[in-house]
Amino acid sequence: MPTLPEGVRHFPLYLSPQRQAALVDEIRQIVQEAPLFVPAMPRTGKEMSVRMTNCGELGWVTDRERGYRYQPTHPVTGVPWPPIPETLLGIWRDVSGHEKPPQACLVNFYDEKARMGLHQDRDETDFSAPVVSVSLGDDCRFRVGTAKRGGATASVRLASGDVLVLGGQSRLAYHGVDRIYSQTSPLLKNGGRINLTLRRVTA
Ligand SMILES: O=C(O)CCC(=O)C(=O)O
Ligand SMILES: [Mn+2]
Repeated sequence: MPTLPEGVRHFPLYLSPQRQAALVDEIRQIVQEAPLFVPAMPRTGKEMSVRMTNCGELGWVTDRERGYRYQPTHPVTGVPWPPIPETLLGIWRDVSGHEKPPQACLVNFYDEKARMGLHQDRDETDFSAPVVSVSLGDDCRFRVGTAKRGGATASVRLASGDVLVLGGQSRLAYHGVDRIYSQTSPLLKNGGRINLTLRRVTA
């Protein structure tokens, strides 16, 4: 698959370095209120390599006992998630083509060894809105295929400030993060990559 599948849109350097830095400050604030937690796979309890938190009315969480789900509160503190920063709501308005605002913003933190295997985003009950994600910090190799498991895939290098949209026939496309290219961005002082994923959950 030489180019990106239909419905996948990549906006390189959507955020200027200055706006990236301002957004990182807001994410730090969110992490203070809603600490990063260690997500675990349903049933096996195997820990994922990313660290997570959320903002928005709903947050995506997973653990051995209860599996993948959205909930309005942090799984460890029980406190409601902080609101989604205005910068992210603006990006959603600009690129989503959806009339309603995002309900959930998953914050993933990748250190240089973290990965995310190929998967579909399908824990939502409404797939009419796209998934919009923002990359900050070190570059990564992002892989995306079709909505069919085992189909052809393409890879794209995502850099700090990039926005990626999975919409239309790619809303349910398999995707994942193969690797982080460490020390490719000066944005995060201790390195690593942050990905912010905006989603609608319900109709
Ligand atoms: O880190 C990324 O770019 C993708 C994250 C992702 O696919 C997810 O959290 O569902
Ligand atoms: Mn995903």
